[in-house]
Amino acid sequence: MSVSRRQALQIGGVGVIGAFGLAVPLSSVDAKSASQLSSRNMPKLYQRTLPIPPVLAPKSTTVGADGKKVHLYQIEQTAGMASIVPGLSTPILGYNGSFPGPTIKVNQGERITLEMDNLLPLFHPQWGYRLDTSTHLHGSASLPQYDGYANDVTGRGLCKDYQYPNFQPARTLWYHDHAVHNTAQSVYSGLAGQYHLHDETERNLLPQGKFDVPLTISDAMFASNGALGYNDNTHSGLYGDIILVNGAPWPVMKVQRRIYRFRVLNASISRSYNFRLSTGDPVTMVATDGGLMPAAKQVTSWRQAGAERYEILIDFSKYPVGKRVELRNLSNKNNIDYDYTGRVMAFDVTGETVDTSGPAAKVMPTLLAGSAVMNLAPSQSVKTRRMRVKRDGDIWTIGDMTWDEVMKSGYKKVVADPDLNDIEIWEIENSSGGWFHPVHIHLVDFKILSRNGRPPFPYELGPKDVVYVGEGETVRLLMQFGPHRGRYMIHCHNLPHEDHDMMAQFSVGYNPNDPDPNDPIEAVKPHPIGEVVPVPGEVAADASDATASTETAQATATAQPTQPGGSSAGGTSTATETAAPVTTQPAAQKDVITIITARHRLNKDITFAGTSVYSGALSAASVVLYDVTPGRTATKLGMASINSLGNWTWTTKPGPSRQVTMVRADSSRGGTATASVRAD
Ligand SMILES: [Cu+2]
Repeated sequence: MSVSRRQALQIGGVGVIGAFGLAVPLSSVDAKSASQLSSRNMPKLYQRTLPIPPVLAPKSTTVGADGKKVHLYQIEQTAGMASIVPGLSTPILGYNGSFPGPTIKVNQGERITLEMDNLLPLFHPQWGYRLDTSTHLHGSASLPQYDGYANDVTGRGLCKDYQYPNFQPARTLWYHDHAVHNTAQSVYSGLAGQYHLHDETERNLLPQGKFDVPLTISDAMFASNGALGYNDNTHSGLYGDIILVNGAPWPVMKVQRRIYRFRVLNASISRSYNFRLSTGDPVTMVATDGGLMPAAKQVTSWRQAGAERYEILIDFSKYPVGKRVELRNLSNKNNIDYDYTGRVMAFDVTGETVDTSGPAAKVMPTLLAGSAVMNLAPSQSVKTRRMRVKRDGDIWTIGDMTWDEVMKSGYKKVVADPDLNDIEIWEIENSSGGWFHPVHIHLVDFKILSRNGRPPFPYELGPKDVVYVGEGETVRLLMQFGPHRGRYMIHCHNLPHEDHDMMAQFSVGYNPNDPDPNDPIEAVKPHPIGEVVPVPGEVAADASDATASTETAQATATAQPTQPGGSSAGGTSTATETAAPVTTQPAAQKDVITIITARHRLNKDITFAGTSVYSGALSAASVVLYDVTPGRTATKLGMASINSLGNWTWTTKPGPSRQVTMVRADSSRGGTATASVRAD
């Protein structure tokens, strides 16, 4: 596969010279290496320590009328810089500026409101498209208006309050951008993060805390200046030559001689993997997309396409101290592979004292948990539908439908219309030998009944929401539609396929002639950032709740009445009194902090530098830096003042005696950012 410079530039879009002032010289892309990095900037295997994304703390927690906790989270989508390849910085888009985004952890039954602020540039700095976003929590049965419907977009300066019910069984979810036509580039640029839903069953069966490790795996290609390259081979797929785990190329993790749990998420926009351990030993598969499998499975290799999640246990106690166990990739048909895409990461077995606390430290669980969907029987199905996934000329279709047709129908056209609680069998057919398609059905968990008439793979015997539909394969899926009524998307999770235009929708318990109270675009609109919008029927109940904490009282006290139209922010009186031009900027001005350099060379020096973008009235400002290395109490490292150009820098020698791997910068003007810290 070879792509000319002209093609590469066309594929790269309009932003050849981006807002960062950097050219993206993808002069050729061939099978030896997709990246244009010089050898000193080319990452090498197993040099970086596996970064663990920070766990996001709620802004506030209250107790709802049902006695369960209600958490308020806030995430700012911002442009930032990440240290991915040696010696260079990479412009990214990040949830709170980090690549990948922070992890959200929640217990079953506790509800979450997530304020998702769009503080991105108006246009993508490299690829020029408008950076409207829509956030999908993949794996959650959210109402349609909170499901990240592709056209339910939030523009720059606006916030959408997403409501997540968390009533489902424990599982690994992930949140990512889902904006119409640009999902691939926005996810590739960094808008993806894990979300862990816990419950009692899972807490009693599987390793927890630092032995419960998120592995978000993706691939990328880089221009010589460190910027991400983008070439999706005319929407067939993007296949990078550099494999990233939690944003670091081919990292290594030190492990104790005990059992670890890994939540493997394939966040690649196109690539599928065929994972195996270098030892040839099996892993113990315990959970699929929708949570625990009925029984654990010993698996020596497994195929995993984009958006699929598998939770695996690896017992390192059987290896001697000093042993390196690699996670490798045997790949699958129709990926483009490079010299090192067969390697993913490594685990180094240490002689560290073994912490045997918590479940499954030494003994593998065998029986896990049943679930509603795995208990369904095909005889309960009231209807069988068949859909093909295929290429029609220049576009990709699903069920003979494209998203363009859905849009042109005023979002009425559907590929299926089950009634609420109906149980159906869907057959998805890929007759092509040229492509595989991971098909994702929103809202539901499904059970894979068969593939080409044969049983699914042993590792697929659990609740799923994405199915690998390989070349020449037809899969049969069984599912029940509920608990919500409304319209939901079904699409390919090879994201360039999804964007062009392999996406359709189905409706549950809904007549297209009736008004839809859960209209995915109209029911809940974004609002200016900083304006507090009461959630109908929820905030009122919580605020009057005698058990509500003081944080609720505070939040309620500062709440502004919602203004119709939303173009003029609540609480803008100060701004309109002091500034002559009418502004649509939100009232609560916040500093947008970016960490560009974060480096700690143990016993040598420590340096942080970054920028601050602020349009409010405060002048003098500073940044306080904290060591937020996972597993440690956050400690203050130092303070830097922000100069008049919006730059700040802080350095000291020799720095802390323990390696800092994660840093947070808090601005005195209210913004915050976190970044992983380079050690070399
Ligand atoms: Cu596809």
